[in-house]
Formats: sequence, structure tokens, C-alpha cells
Amino acid sequence: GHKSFVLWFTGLSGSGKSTLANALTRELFEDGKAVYVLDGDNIRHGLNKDLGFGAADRKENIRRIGETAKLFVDAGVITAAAFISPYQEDRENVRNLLEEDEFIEVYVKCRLETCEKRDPKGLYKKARDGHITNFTGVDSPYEEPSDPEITIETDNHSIEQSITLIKTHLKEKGLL
Ligand code: GGZ
Repeated sequence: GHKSFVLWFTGLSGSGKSTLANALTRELFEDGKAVYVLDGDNIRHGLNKDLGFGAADRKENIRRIGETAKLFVDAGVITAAAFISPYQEDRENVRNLLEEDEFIEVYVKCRLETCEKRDPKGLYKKARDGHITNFTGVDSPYEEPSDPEITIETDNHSIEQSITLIKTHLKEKGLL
């Protein structure tokens, strides 16, 4: 068996969290690891479909995801969680659920302008036009991590470079 842990990807919508989480876990899977990705597709449509995007719902969203990630780690699975998770306090609470070396915060840093240009689902446009409210970066805050284990600047790094950075960190920590 291998050591399991949570890679917690935080960043703006369109920063590349899910893309990185999926690309990295694919590689780990091919190396024979037990991996799983928690993201909006499997959490917000299921367990958390009762939650919206106000501050209290986002907090509860992250709390439940943290507890879920802890269960996966207990089950021996390397878990990648890809959520905006805009509040420092909520991320700290998840960190505190886990052992010191089991929570790796990955700040997927990307200029708002770049995320907005990518706008893969057209949500920034909807937010700017007032069709969606409480949109992160537009009319809802994003609190940058103050001391993340890893920062990836997706404006400047390719997916492959980013994965290499993360894997290098994990190897240095003896986790891979
Ligand atoms: C932010 C929203 C919103 C609002 C819908 N604000 O780019 P996406 O589409 O695929 O990822 C975003 C996702 C954010 O959900 P999270 O669970 O990661 O958010 S949080 O951690 O803050 O609870 C976006 C979509 O849902 N989306 N409305 N108002 N993102």
C-alpha cells in the first residue's frame, strides 16, 4: 500500500483546478495508485445539491467535502479535491481534520482576467451581465491562501509543467 493524502486545489473558476486534478490523478492511477477526484461534477450534483453559492452554503459545501475527503484518506485513497473554496478559514478547518502531512494545499493561481478570457462555461459573462449573482471574482470574494504547500501559476505553466511541480513536491515529502 501507499500513503494516502488530500491534494486540495483552490482557485478561481476557470483557473484550471479540475484539469490539473484529473491530469495528475490519471498519471498516479497509471502508476497503480488508488486515486479519486472530488469536484463540482460529482459533489455539487449529488451530496451537496441542496447548496448554492452564498457564503453560508459555500462554507457548508467545503465542510462536507472535507469530511468526505477524510473518509477517502481513511480508506487509503489519494484524493484530489478541486473546489474554489474561497475562504481561508474553511480551508484551514479542512486542514485541521487531517494529519499534518495528509493535507496539501495547491493554490491554482491565475489572473482573473485570464480566467475570464477562458470562460469555458460562459459563467463570467453571465455574472458580468447580472444573470448570476455571488460569482467568485465578480461579486463574491476569493481569499488567497497565505501559506499553501504548492502554488501553480497556470497563466505561465503548461499542464505538464504543473504536474511535474506537484509530483516533485510529493516526492520530496516522501508521499510518492
Ligand atoms: C462561483 C459558480 C457559481 C458562482 C456556479 N460562483 O467553473 P466551474 O463553474 O465549473 O466551477 C464553478 C463551480 C464552483 O463550485 P465550488 O463548489 O467549487 O465553489 S465553492 O468552493 O466556492 O463552494 C462554476 C460553478 O460552480 N458556479 N455558480 N456563483 N462558481
